[in-house]
Amino acid sequence: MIKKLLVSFLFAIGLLTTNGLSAQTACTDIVIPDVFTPNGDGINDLLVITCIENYPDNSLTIYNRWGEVMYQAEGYSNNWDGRGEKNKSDVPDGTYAFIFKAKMGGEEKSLTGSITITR
Ligand SMILES: [Ca+2]
Repeated sequence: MIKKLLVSFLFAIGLLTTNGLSAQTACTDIVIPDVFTPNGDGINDLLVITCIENYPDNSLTIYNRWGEVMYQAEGYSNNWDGRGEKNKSDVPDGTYAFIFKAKMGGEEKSLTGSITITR
């Protein structure tokens, strides 16, 4: 009886471990939102890139329409709140271009697109 319980217990641990691992490794697809709202209301206030925790070796650069760098980060960790690089004040509402680079599967890949800030 005790042995049977022990086996069940170990089996349960095994399931937990397997589930934990699969939950961690399942997140591989980088998804960069096309809009966020850094107005301090606690909803969608930061530029959150899905699965970025699995790609710590990354860089993110945000440009305005004139090609000026508005924000730049090495090892971006989902903490951009829409404030500019230079004077740390809010960048104007509008659409910005981004270049996101990350090592994926041993090679560096770039993702580009646009992000709209609306407050
Ligand atoms: Ca918001």
